[in-house]
Amino acid sequence: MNRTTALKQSAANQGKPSNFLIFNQTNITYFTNFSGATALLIPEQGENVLYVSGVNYEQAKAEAKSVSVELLKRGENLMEKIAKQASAKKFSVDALPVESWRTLARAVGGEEKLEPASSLIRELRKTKTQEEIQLIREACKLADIGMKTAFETVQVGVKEKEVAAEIEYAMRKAGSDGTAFETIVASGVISAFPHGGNLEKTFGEGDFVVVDLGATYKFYRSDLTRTLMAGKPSEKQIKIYSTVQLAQQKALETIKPGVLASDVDMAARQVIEAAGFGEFFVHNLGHGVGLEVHEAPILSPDSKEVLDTGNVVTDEPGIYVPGLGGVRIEDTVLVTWDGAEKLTVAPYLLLDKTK
Ligand SMILES: [Mn+2]
Repeated sequence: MNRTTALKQSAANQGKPSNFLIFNQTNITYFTNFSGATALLIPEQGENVLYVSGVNYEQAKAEAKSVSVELLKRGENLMEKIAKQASAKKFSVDALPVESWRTLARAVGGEEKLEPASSLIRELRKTKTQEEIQLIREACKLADIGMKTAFETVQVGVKEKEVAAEIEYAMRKAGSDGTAFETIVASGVISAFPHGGNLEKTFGEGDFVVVDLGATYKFYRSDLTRTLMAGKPSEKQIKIYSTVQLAQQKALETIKPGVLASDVDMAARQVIEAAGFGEFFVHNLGHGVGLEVHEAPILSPDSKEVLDTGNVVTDEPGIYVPGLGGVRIEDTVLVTWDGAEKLTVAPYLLLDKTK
């Protein structure tokens, strides 16, 4: 079943309109394999219509799949154009700024004709097809290449920014379409900030170095974190590292279809709490990965989601001790029919590095 058919079916199942107006860029890419359009109309019957302004019009005609491409002329009102072409009684709409929502409502003849429906697409995107999984696999291979570069370049005296540059160069050279997000290289006390780093700072003796990176391949992304060591780790650092590694492993062992996302989070959180570091695990265990680096499902203590075959999620516990430093270990993981498969396979090398 193709994606738009699946979308209409899930709309019908939930009593929502089967005519869709899609505005979110990533959702448009999901249905058309094209990035750079303004809107996508998926009517209950008939051909899908992609609205594209002049700058991307020719490219859309060449690249967008299973749609007719409509030029948005300069000065033309998108919402009025859509309203003129789409005669549906009601529309499911994924996402719009409030002002645009009002403009659309006026154009189609009233707000009661519009139904928010972003959750339908969110749910659809959660379960990856074989084709999508293949692209994520490629993105994960590229991430592993980036991490190999990190292992080769991190040492006392080197700058955070230098390592980030080497990582991104290696991934791009190996075929990445770009980073999946801003590469994080955070060392020493800065590594205690989960999203810190990328400074002029050089690695000092005894610094943890958190390296969080991802590649993009044909729109699909990967997410991988390792914590490296500049110099020799202390007893306490070894304890923190081993705790995070065990927590990550325990969560991985929990992942399978039918399990509550909150239980996977719990498996990791219990290990960290038992070791006395509970207050320092300051984020969720993980998130879905696909066209976006953060998407459904969310693996958190209060998540209500249930994992299913074809979900791709991260498993990334961390311990962040202010004034000392942080450790995070993350893999991108595929939920298989009977368990989990790690798609990123970089080694866990904190201790080996000192030998
Ligand atoms: Mn992540």
